[in-house]
Amino acid sequence: MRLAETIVVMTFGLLLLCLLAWLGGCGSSTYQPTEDPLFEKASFPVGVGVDSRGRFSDGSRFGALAFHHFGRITPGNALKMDALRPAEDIYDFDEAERFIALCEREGKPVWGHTLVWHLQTPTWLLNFDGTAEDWRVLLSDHIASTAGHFQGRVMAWDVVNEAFEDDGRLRDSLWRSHLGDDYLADAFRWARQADPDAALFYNDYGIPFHPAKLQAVLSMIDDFQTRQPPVPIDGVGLQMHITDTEPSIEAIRHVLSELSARDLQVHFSELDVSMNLNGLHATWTPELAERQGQRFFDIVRVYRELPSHLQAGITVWGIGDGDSWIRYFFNRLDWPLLFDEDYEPKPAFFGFVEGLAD
Ligand code: 9MR
Repeated sequence: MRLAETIVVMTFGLLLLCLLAWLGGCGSSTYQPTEDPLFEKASFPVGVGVDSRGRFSDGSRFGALAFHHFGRITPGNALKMDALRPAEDIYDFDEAERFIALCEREGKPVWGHTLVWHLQTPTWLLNFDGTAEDWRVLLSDHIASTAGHFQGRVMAWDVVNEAFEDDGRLRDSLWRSHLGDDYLADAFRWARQADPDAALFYNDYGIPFHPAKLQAVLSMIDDFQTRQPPVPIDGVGLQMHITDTEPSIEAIRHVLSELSARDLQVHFSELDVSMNLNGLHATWTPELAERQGQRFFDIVRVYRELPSHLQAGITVWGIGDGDSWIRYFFNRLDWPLLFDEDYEPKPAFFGFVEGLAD
């Protein structure tokens, strides 16, 4: 009897120890990324864009990797208008505050994304029935209140996001239709007034793919820089949602030279490398992984050709492939990021690291 009891107790104890060890392994609080911090290898800022909601629970691998490997954080959604403005007369900064305070505790500067966009606007805005002047007041108040609230805590703002179509026309967004074409210049002026120390960026996708879009952005900049007084703009964010083949390095180089000629900083602001644009690949293969690694290497290398004072940094748009916006937005399997679904570093990560080496 005694012996049987002892065996039961020992077996139970052993099982308990196994369970605790297993929990520790998955877990969370003990998780330590294996590679050296990526951002410390770079002579320019290396950041990441992340959705803060539910992602930064204590010890999550997502959170651990974000703060270990990246020196700067872009809240992917928390600073957009739909997140901050539940009703016309209400600003709700709670979630953004909570997340920015976390970044501050981790010692990570925050990149603000974004003050003016035609998407992720609150539903009440679509029904907002006001005069042109009411719309002006609404947008200027949004910029003044948001950039003003975070003054000194957000190092830079994507002031306007995606204002141009790929063919170079000014997008017929709700902002343009209610405020007129000059809403762009006004937005930058209002942002500078609200936070004189934040760097102000125009951010868009597809610029190296579409010469007409590049031309439109350059014309906007030339216009801003030649007005008296000039409209404040410090740089351009090239989102860099790219594939392993497009756009060419030559096309990217051309955009960089046009922007440098205007003395503007350049931010690769939402970098991811789609490997399954046409949905032809059902599985991830070593061959795809190698190609993607080479592509990240090439992208980092071409970025380093910029004069260092114009290097605002490279921001990767997410941590693990399983969380990428590409999967749910396009409803296709893809593997666009530096870490896989289990948050293990991919050849993409090592390609990035090599791109940073001498
Ligand atoms: O990363 C963001 C994602 O979580 C949202 O679902 C998505 C909705 O459009 O917006 C995200 O990122 C976008 C960014 O804000 C602007 N450029 C395009 C990005 C992908 O849509």
